[in-house]
Amino acid sequence: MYSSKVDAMTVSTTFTTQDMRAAILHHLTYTMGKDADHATTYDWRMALSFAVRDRIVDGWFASTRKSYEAGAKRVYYLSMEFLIGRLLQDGLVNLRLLDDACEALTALGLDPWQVISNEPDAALGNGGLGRLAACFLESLSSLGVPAHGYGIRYEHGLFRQSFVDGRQVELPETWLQQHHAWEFERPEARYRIGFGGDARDAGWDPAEAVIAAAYDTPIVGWQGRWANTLRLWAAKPVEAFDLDSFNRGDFVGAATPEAMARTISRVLYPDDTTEIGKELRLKQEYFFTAASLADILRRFEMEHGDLRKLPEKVAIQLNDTHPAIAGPELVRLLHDDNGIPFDEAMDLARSTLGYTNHTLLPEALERWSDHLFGRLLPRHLEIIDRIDQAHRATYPSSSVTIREPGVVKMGELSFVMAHRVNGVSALHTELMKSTVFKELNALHPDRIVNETNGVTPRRWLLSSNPRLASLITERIGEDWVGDLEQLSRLEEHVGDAGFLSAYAEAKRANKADLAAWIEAEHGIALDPAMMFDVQIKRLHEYKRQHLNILEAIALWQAIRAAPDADWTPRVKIFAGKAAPGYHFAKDIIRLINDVAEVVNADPVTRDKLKIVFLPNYNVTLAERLIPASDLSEQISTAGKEASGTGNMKFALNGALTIGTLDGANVEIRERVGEENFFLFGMTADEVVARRKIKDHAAKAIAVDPRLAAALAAVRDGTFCAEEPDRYAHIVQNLSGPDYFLVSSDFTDYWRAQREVDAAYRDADGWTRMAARNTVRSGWFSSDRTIRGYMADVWGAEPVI
Ligand code: T68
Repeated sequence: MYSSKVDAMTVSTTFTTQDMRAAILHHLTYTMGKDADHATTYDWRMALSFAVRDRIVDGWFASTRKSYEAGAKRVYYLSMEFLIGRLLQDGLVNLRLLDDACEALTALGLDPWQVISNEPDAALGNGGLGRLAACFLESLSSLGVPAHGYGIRYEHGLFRQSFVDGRQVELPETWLQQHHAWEFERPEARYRIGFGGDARDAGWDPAEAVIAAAYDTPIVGWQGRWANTLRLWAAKPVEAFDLDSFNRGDFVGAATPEAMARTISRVLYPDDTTEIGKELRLKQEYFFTAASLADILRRFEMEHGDLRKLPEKVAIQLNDTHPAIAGPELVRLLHDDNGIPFDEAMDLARSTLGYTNHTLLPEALERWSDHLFGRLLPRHLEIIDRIDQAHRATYPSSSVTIREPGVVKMGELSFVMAHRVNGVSALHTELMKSTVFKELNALHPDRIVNETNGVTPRRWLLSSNPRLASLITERIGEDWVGDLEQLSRLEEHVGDAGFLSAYAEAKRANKADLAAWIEAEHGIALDPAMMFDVQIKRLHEYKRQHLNILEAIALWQAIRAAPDADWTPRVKIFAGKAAPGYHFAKDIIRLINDVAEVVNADPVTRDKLKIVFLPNYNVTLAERLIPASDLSEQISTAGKEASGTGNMKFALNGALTIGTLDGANVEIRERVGEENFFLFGMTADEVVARRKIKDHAAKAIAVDPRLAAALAAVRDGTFCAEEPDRYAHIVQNLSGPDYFLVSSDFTDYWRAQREVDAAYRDADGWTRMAARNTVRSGWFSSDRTIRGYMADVWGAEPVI
């Protein structure tokens, strides 16, 4: 048997395939209660997960011990979303046990990948913001920074997407239906969270309450040297069961308290842009923020006692405004509950809090009606009024307000209550300063800082693209995994024909794997020699999937007009979910599916153009697609995409970007070199100017017959003969207001795409450009981003 009292670092070198086999069989027998003859894939996957979890736990304890011993400053990342995906492969890779696990499973007569991919994808997030939080947790552990993630243990994550007649249909997601192998319930960590009632005499008497119950998941870093905790809160009733009602025969009534309380952690809101305006959403926000702060203060008081030292030992990061109630809640805890004078409590809270902004879209900046707010959180509303008054008293000539008649503005509240406010790319940060937070920036010129996003190289290269990872390691050793900037040492290999052919072979093999998977799962045959042109992200007009499909239509028409010309065969792959209430976005999905049906069935164009919309985009699908992509579509209207992180994953994995000067595209282009990036479109300034031109869309259409013909095909029912007007409103939008400038950017997009075609025909030239993208993407590691936050925002240090 294996020993348990060693730290994880030792495990990775001493734990053998034999030990792994024994550990799996041990858990199969004693945890799952199955023998090998009767075990299902689920049983094996759970047994393997428990075997891996055991290897994490010792290092996890050791990390906690070291944090206490060092008395180090702790980082707390508060986020409504953690898009963690699957954890088994991540754990195996970071502990370097993947080969042992595969060998052990094979020796047991199993297909290792079938076992590993049995794990559900935990979709506790909508998109980039949630995935960023997951990358940050992994980097914090890889760097050895004492940190906790705090969020909600949603019973149902983001909906499962399927298509019926090309239309998006939302189905419930059930990741918790089976036992979740990675979490530990913590019955001792429970907090009572109040709502409603009265505020009086600097106090609060809530009318109702629920219990926040903690569930911990260890997040292990690279080489298992450190593990941090993701603590997710589940809502439970204060009293599980109303026995009086039950005894009266009212069985439904008896279960009501439980059902009401559990509603709070029941579902993730499937919205990544707009304020929902629902009471439940505000309850969710306060629920997890209040529970997290209570937990943080409990730990702090145990370790350090004096609350006035809070900012020295605690850094709390607010992932967007969703936990913005942390400001007033912390003031309430310090002032009302601990007697610290109000102004001092406000200063302490501010010195402890940082706020990350992820969007400039006005509709996504949270605002609550003060009626709702005051009803749920009456004391907090009073505190917010005082914060607002204090700010206005300090800056009497400023017109900034946190409160306006009828509304509470969470963006302004977050700004005023944080000592640092950061944007997520250089351009986004500059736009924050000049637009949404212009006045606040003038009052607090040192507060806004930039921390360009990053992605973890463990998941997004080492684990998801083993072929490329091995090639890199062969050439420069494996230190790049913990220090991605070392990729620049490959620069000299880019001129080496041997390296380039191995690089091209890795991509080809990844594409063949993807093609085989798409054929097996979706019945669509793709030739891996075609260019794989990929746009995967949430559906939104600003992300402009409709620009991409219009270009596909124009290309289809051009090929049909000259079928014998020298076309570059390509497949356009789309994936992404639309918010269920965002009808325009759902119509774009349907349009893409309708166009795909017609184009894919056309014998004239079949070998030259294919269109595929893969359903149910999630982290696991991204891990499959990105290593197999040639072209990365990052085509948002300039000024709208705060950063993007998919763009970084693609560049790192050697896909070339076709993109606008938006978000982190700007920095990607700077680093990989403008000759290795296909730029098109208006700049953010030009976008603002163009919108002012009357009839800008009509003018763009009038000068581009290709665009006119593509729109005409959408309008006349070419792709939906049974209902020719189906997309009339889309054409109307793109010919009229066209706020996102699809029509105005089309001509230049077409031009850039033809440059892509020409470049792809030169296979060696393309590989060289792709390799340069990989070699020069080291800066986009989330380790670098986390170091930036440590230095500029948190004042925290690693402990290892
Ligand atoms: C994304 N935002 C940005 N929001 O769009 C993207 N919103 O540019 C950036 O790279 C990423 O954040 C990380 O910084 C989101 O993903 C949401 O998901 C969201 C969820 C709920 C409410 C509002």
